[in-house]
Amino acid sequence: ENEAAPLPRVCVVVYILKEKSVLLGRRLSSIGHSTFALPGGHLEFGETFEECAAREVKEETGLDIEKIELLTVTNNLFLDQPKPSHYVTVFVRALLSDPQQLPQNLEPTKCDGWDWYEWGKLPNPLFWPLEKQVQSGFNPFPFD
Ligand code: 8DG
Ligand code: MG
Ligand code: MG
Repeated sequence: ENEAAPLPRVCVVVYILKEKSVLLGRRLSSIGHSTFALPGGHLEFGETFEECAAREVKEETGLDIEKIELLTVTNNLFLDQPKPSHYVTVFVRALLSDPQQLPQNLEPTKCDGWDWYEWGKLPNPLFWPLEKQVQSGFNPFPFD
């Protein structure tokens, strides 16, 4: 990458909905270290948002997801980093293909482990792009 002219990147992050809960993991990466974040990662060239969501969730947790739906997009600047970053964050939601399947921590250098957290009882601190979204009143669950 060209250090003189950094570019915005696209990432896709996934609210996996299981009953009243979502899957979160404590980050071990430098951006947002030790904060709780959704599974997800960088959009690769040629991918759809849904393909990226399914791939990242599989790589990071081993889980298979379905019914992937676009929710919203936010613009996130990480300027207080050794290498300043800019992410266009695409939020999707999904369901487990098999509700019995358990998450595995497949990238233990990037994440401390995955667990389900009930909406309204989310852990602290949340990764700030997620915190900002929750604070705005956003809710990933479908209306009933
Ligand atoms: P990759 O190499 O697998 O593509 O990437 P990754 O290692 O999985 O990247 P990541 O840090 O998990 O995600 C890329 C960026 O997405 C992250 O640095 C900042 C942005 N991002 C948000 N919100 C969230 C979130 O809730 N979870 C994750 N994982 N990333 C998020 O803006
Ligand atoms: Mg990843
Ligand atoms: Mg990731």
